[in-house]
Amino acid sequence: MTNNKAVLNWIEEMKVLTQPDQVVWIDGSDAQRDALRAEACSTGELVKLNQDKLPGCYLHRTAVNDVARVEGRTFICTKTKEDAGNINNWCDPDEMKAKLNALYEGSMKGRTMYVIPYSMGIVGSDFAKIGIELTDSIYVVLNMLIMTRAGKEVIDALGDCPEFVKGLHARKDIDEENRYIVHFPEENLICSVNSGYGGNVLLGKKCFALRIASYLAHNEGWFAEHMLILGIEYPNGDTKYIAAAFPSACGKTNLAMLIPPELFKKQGYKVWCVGDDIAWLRIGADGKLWAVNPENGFFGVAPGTNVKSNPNALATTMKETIFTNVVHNLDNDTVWWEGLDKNPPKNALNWKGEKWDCEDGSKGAHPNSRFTAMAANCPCISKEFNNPAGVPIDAIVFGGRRAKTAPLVYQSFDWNHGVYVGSAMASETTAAATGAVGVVRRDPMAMRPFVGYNMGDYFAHWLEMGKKIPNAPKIFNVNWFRTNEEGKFIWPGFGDNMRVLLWILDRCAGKADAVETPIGYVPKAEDINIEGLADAGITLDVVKDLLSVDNNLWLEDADGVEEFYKIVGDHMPEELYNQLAAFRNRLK
Ligand code: GTP
Ligand code: SPV
Ligand code: MN
Repeated sequence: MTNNKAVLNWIEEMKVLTQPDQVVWIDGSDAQRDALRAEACSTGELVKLNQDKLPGCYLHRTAVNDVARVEGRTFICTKTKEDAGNINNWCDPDEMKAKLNALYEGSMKGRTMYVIPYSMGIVGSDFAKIGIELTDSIYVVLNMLIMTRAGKEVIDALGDCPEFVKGLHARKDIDEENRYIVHFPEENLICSVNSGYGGNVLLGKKCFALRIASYLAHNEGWFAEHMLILGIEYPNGDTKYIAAAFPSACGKTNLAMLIPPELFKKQGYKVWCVGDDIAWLRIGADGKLWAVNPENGFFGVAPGTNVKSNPNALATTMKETIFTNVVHNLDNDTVWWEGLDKNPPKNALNWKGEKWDCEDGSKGAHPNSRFTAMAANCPCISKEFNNPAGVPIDAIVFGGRRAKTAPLVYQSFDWNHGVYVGSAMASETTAAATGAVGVVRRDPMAMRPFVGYNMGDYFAHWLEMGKKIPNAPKIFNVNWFRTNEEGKFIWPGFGDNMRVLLWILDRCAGKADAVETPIGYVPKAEDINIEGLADAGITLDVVKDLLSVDNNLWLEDADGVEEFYKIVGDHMPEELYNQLAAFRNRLK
């Protein structure tokens, strides 16, 4: 498929190392994809679903020990430990390579090595970057064909250029003890072994588009962020764009595809999805920050997705979708998950492939079960999705799961304070990564697991960029997850989050008032439109409560921020310590 020497030499080297029976280039054709689907069905790797109800849809089950990203086994291998920083796992590159090579050696014997040329971003555009993933998993190939622009056009676009991101993935034995997700940012290289799940193996996603890309962005003066991108179209036809960073499984896909509440819909408001997980942002000629979504599909959380919460996501998954670790309804070969509807199938297999009794109290789908669906199939995909220039961002929104401290929304005083707000983010952990769920941990900019270099330098980069963006977006923080005494979410969330986004955009346009508090600008309760929310229990007093700021809770939180900064260590910018001190003073 190519004469590119750098590509051919590397593949030859990896072939010698892993010893596959054959090498197959992925060309991006329907014929090849169909043949791979058929082969995966014949081995049980995929289950073909009801093609009348779910055309082109398949089900996959991972190994039981392989259901989420593994942060403890994810490494950034720069020459010095200092360059990776204290938040990342680090190992000397040579030492790590010796370990990996021993694992890779002969790992593809009896298997096929697939060569996937893929582009993150629109093929050939200024924003785009090319990667090649070598994998022995058809599941990975089929997912990459949805999640990225992949195939012959990409290798043609690369031409003779030796610059591309190398990715080697071997399933090996799916052995947890020898599972490694390793990045060599100085060499544009990613190595993954002993996993077959999502972010561990779809190397274009978190590994490339965040960890490697954030490293490149730091060197080149742009941003690679864990952010959704959405456009709100006003009744007059104007569209304003927002980029929002929430940690894994904290609502990016849902917000990106939100359906406006009836009252706004009637007035002619529309919401368009540009991206649901990753944004690459650069300074445009007009001095604004412009964002593209480098992906081509959605790897979305299944549980909780339903006709009410996210009808657009549900519609997107009705064709050409791969479902991972959901319930298989044996009566009609469809799928189910917790929160889809109130009718769990009676004759069904759970995510492990065992006969499942929906009444025995066990979960049918894994909490981190996912759908892989094409952006092109999303009813609300933005017409700018394929625009190589991206979209201009008016507001950056940070957020997370906070049962108490954080109010529904607030605005930072200025860029540097906004960077502080992002750096001080914390969220209750979810099933998207292995480990305990529901524990508050610091997750700055929702990037804790994804910064491919020293976190202190990452903060410095944010501060530095602020000086270079003449028309910088305003920075906000939201929290849809405040709970009442019974532990129930107070705010209805989902489509109703639009009410908060409209206040945010009004602030950007200088149209809304605010109350100055120690944490930043908080809305006047009456400025959040709650028309039609009485049934959901939302009154003006409830909004006041959702917007309340408890100085004591924030003082406690500041201690957590300081503790985290200390762990980040020497590279922490002084400016953020100054911000922290000023914050404490305002609270006292
Ligand atoms: P990743 O793909 O892991 O990066 O996750 P994400 O940030 O895209 O999260 P997603 O939108 O998939 O939401 C994760 C979970 O949060 C789902 O179970 C949703 O139903 C739930 N969720 C999303 N938005 C809201 C909200 O506004 N309120 C409440 N209560 N739950 C929400
Ligand atoms: C996340 O965990 O933030 C995800 C899923 O979007 S994964 O691709 O597994 O990283
Ligand atoms: Mn994510």
